[in-house]
Amino acid sequence: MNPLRLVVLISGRGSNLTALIDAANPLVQLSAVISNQAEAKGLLTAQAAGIPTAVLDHRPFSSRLAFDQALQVLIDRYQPEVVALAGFMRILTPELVAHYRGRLINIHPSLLPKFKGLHTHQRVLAAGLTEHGASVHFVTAELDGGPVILQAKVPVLPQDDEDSLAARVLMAEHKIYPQVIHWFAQGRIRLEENQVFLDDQLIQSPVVLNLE
Ligand code: NHR
Ligand code: GAR
Repeated sequence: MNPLRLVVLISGRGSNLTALIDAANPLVQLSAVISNQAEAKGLLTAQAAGIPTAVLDHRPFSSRLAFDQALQVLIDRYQPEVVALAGFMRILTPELVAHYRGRLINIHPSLLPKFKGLHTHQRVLAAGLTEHGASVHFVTAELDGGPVILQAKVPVLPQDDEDSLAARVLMAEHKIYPQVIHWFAQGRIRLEENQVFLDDQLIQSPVVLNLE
C-alpha cells in the first residue's frame, strides 16, 4: 500500500510536528514541512529528519489571497492527501480552504467549540474552569469552527498558570494528532456535508480521549 502523503504547515516551535515524526507511522509519508516563518524551529527538526522543507514568507504579499495562491501552488507540488496545520498562525482564505476540502486539518488548544481563537489557556484560567483540552478538526472557512474529529481532555489544577496548563494540553495534542493522522492513513476518516465519519459511522459528538 502507498503511504499517506502528508504536508505539515508550521509557524514556530513545531512540537506537534515532532510528535508526528516520532510516531514513525509506516502508513504515513511526511512529504514536506512548510513554514511562513523562516526562523521556525520546526524547520530544523524536519531537516534533521530528512523531510523536505520550504519557507513562504507572507509579508511580501499584497493580500491574503495572493499569499494563499502561492501557498497552494507550493503545497500542491508535494501532492498531499492530507494537509495538517501544526501551530500554523495565518488564517487561511475560503478559496484555499475549499481547495483542500476534506483533507485540511488543524490542532487547536481547546475543547472546541469552546475557546476558539488565540490565548486559550489564559482564557480558560480566567474563566475558572476545571477542564481543558485540545481538538483536531477539519478546517473550514469558519475560524476554528470546522467539525471536530478527536479531542483530549486534561484537568486544570488549582496551582496552574498559563505555562503549566499549556504544557499539559500540549502533551494531549501530541497524542491525538498522530492518532488522527493514523486514522486518515487507514482510510477511516471522511468529511461529508460538514460532518465527520469514522468507519462510515457519523461522529455525533467528538470522540474524546481521556488522559486524566
Ligand atoms: N484558517 C481557516 N480558514 N480556518 C481555520 O479554522 C483555521 C485557519 C488557519 C489557522 C489555526 C488557528 C488555531 O488553531 C487555524 C485555523 C491563527 C489565527 C490568527 O488570528 C487564529 C486561529 C488559528 C491560527 N492569526 C493571525 C492572522 O492575522 C496572525 C496571528 C499571528 O501571526 O500571531 O492570520 O488557533
Ligand atoms: C499548539 O499548542 C497548537 O495547538 C497551537 O499552537 C501550538 C503550536 O505548538 N495552535 C494554535 O494556537 C493555532 N492558532 P507547536 O509549534 O509546538 O506544535
